[in-house]
Amino acid sequence: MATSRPTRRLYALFGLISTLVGMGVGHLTASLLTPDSSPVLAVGSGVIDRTPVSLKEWAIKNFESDGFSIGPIDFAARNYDKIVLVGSVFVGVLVLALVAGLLARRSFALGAGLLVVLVAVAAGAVLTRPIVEPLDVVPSILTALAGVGALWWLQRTALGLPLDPRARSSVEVAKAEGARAAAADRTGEPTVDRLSEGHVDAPADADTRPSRRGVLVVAAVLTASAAVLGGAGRWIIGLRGRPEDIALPEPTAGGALKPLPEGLEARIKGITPLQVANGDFYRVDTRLDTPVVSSDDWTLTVDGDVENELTITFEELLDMPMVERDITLTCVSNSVGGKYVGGARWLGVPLMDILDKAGIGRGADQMIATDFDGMTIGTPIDLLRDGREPLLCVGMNGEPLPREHGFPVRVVVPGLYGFISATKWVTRLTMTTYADTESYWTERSWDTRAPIKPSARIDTPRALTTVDAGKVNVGGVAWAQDNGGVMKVQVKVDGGDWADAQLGPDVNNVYWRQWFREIEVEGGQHTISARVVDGDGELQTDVKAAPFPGGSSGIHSFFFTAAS
Ligand SMILES: Nc1nc2c(c(=O)[nH]1)N[C@H]1C(S)=C(S)[C@@H](COP(=O)(O)O)O[C@H]1N2
Ligand SMILES: [Mo]
Repeated sequence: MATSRPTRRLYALFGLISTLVGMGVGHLTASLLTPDSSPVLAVGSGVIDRTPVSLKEWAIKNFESDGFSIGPIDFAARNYDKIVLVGSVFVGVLVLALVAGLLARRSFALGAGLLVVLVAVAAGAVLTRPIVEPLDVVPSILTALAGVGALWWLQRTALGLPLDPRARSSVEVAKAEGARAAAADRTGEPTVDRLSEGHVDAPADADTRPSRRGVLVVAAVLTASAAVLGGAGRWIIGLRGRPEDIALPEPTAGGALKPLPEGLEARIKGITPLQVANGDFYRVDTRLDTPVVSSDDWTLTVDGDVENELTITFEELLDMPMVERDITLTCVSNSVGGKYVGGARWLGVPLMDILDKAGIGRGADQMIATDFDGMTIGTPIDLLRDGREPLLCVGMNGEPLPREHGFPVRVVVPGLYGFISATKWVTRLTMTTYADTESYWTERSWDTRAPIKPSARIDTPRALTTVDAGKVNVGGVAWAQDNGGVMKVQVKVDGGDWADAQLGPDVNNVYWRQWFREIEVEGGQHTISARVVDGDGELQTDVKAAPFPGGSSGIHSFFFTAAS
C-alpha cells in the first residue's frame, strides 16, 4: 500500500517555505548578534559590492525617485537602486528555493544539498566582509539547520512518515496496531478504543495516507514562523538602531555661524530648500541596513605614516574645538539634474587639528579613512591641506548625526565628491600612499582625485510636466564648491539666448546657491536649460559625461508643456 507522492507543486512550495524559515531564523539570530552577520543582508551587500559599475549606474539612473511607498514601507529618495538590485537577487534565490523543493521530491539529500549550497554562498558573503568575527558564522549555520529541518518536517509530514527516521512509520505502526487488535479480537482481550471506531477495518490507505490537513498545518505554521522570525529580526535591528541621546557641544567661540537667511523656497514653489532637513537628505552608501555604532565604543585611531599614532574617544573628540560650517555634499554618482546633492550645516572638529597632532609623514600622499566595518575611502592629502577645511563631524543641522549619515562621526570635505572624502561611521585614518593602498571605489576603477564639477539643476517646473501658459518661474540650485562658488546661473528657453537668473542668498563658496527666473511661455512644448558660471567666471562645460569615473557633466535640459 504505497503512500501517494505529493505533487511537484507541493514540493516546490516546501522548498520556498524552508528557505523563508531559514532566512527568518538567520536574520533573527543576526539581529541579536551583529546585523551584518545576517545571511540575507550579507548576500544583498555582497551583490552591491560586486555589481559592475555600469549596471549600478544604470540602476541609479533609472531607479532614482522622489520617494514612494509600498504598503507600510517608505522608500525615500534614496537606495531605490539598491532595492531593485537586491530585489532581483531575492527573486533569484526564491526561484532556487523552488528548485530545491523539486529536487527534494527525487531525493531529500539533493534538495537539502541545494539549500546548504545557497546558505554556503551567503556564509561566504558574511565571511568575506572586511571585518569578521568568529560568531558571525552562527546565523548562517542556523539558517542552514532551520532550512533543512523545515524541509524535512514538511516532507515527512507529506509522506506520513515520523520525523525521527529511526522511529517506525505511521504505516508500520498502523499495521502493527492492526495486527495487535486483530489478535486481541481473537483472544477476547479488551480492545483499544480505536477498534470500535473501525480504524482497523477501514481500507488501509484511509489511515496511513498522509493527511492533507497535516501538511497544510505544518506549512502554515512554518510560513507564519518565518514571517514572525524575520519580522522580529527587523524589529530588533530597528530597536538597536534608535538614535542615541547625546548632548552636542556648542561650537567654540569664533566657530559658530549665524542662522541661515530665508531661502528662495519661501517665495518660489518647487525650489529645493536652502538647507535640506536631515530626514530628506540624500543617502548614498554601500550598505543595506543602517549601521549602529555606539558612541561609547567609538574610537578614532590615526595611524600609518605618522609621527605619533593616536587614538581618541568620542568624549575626547567632543572636548576639542568645534566649528559649524555650511557645506553642500555631492555624490559622484549624481547624474546631471540628479538628486544626490544636499546642503546642510555641519558641526565638527577641523580635521587638520587632529592630523597635525599625529604629524603626517613626508612620504604620505593619501589618507585612507576606514569605517567601523572596514569599508575604505581614500582622500588626496594635498587636497586636505590646501585650505579647504575638512571636518570630522558630529552634528548635522543642529542634531547629532543621524545613523544613516554616519553616527557618531563622519568626515566632510568641502569641494570633493563624497566617495573620496565623506566617510561615515569613520573609525580610522591611515596616512599612506596611492602606490601602496587602494580603497573601495578605486578598486572599482573610480577616480582617485575627484573635485566636484560645477552644475546647475532645474527643480521647477519639473521635466515632462504640464504647467499653465504665461508667466512661469524656472528655478533650482547650482553649485561650484571647488571652483570658488556660484557667480551666475543662466537660463535658456527654447532657441532663445542665455539669460541671467536671480540668485538666492550667498551662504559661502562651498554651499549651493538657489536661483530662479521668471519666463513667459505660450501654450505648447518647451525646452528649458540651465548652466552655472563659477566663482572664477568660468562657464561650466556643456560636454556630457557619465558619473563614472569622476562625476557627470553637461547641461541640465528638458521639455515641459505649457497649457493655454
Ligand atoms: N562608510 C561609508 N561612508 C561613505 C559611503 C559609504 O558607502 N560608506 N559613501 C560615500 C558617498 S559615495 C557619499 S556621496 C557620501 C554620502 O553621504 P550621505 O549619505 O550622508 O549623503 O557618503 C560617503 N561616505
Ligand atoms: Mo557618492
